[in-house]
Amino acid sequence: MKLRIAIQKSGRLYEDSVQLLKECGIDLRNVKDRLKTEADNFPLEIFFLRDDDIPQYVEDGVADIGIVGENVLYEKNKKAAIVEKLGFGKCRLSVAIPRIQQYEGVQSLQGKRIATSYPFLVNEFLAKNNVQAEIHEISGSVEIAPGIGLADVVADLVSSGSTLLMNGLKEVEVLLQSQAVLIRNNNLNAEQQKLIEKLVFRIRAVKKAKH
Ligand code: PRT
Ligand code: ZN
Repeated sequence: MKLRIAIQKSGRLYEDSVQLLKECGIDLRNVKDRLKTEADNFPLEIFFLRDDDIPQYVEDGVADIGIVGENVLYEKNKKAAIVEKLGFGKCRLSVAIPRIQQYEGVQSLQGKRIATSYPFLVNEFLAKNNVQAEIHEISGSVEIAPGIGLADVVADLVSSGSTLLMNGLKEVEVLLQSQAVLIRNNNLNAEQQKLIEKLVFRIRAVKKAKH
């Protein structure tokens, strides 16, 4: 029996995900440009996927575990449990408005057009705060939306804040603090659970050694 893990194929989580597995002593052959690979010295099969697809694959049990940002996990709202926070891929999902505009709390968002790639989380935030606003879902370059008149404000991921700054925007609300997490399918057998425990034990040791 092998444990199947889904990690990002390329992008911001790829390097750290592969690095973490390596630091756990897992030998990956031929990682580059493949859909899947196998570890030599641990019963692990690695699937390389778009991060957006990982929660679904883990919910469906196509992969037993996965590494994905909390932002994606919560946005997709899939049934997969967090096993361990991994300490990389840190960012936050924030609302940002044109720098020159006044902000007097969430009510300032009333009636606004919000560009975002996170419609589910933004909707939840608006509902919680009793604000009615129009959500415009776009898949990339969200921060340019106000500049081109597509929206009044944005809700996007922020890490250093320089993208917002470059686009004349300022952060006014944080909806979510996020980092990469290890997630698992909810219906694993005892053997699979044992393997996850073994992997998590190693992950914790790696994390501890870094502190
Ligand atoms: O192809 P695939 O769908 O797999 O990848 P993707 O393009 O959807 O995602 P990718 O690789 O960009 O990001 C993967 C994950 O990294 C995200 O889901 C987050 O969990 C995490 N992460 C951490 C970030 C950032 N930091 C980040 N800064 N994801 C995106 N950004 C972007 C943000 O959208 C904005 O455009 O970086 C810009 C802001 O950065 P600063 O430093 O200027 O504030
Ligand atoms: Zn993605």
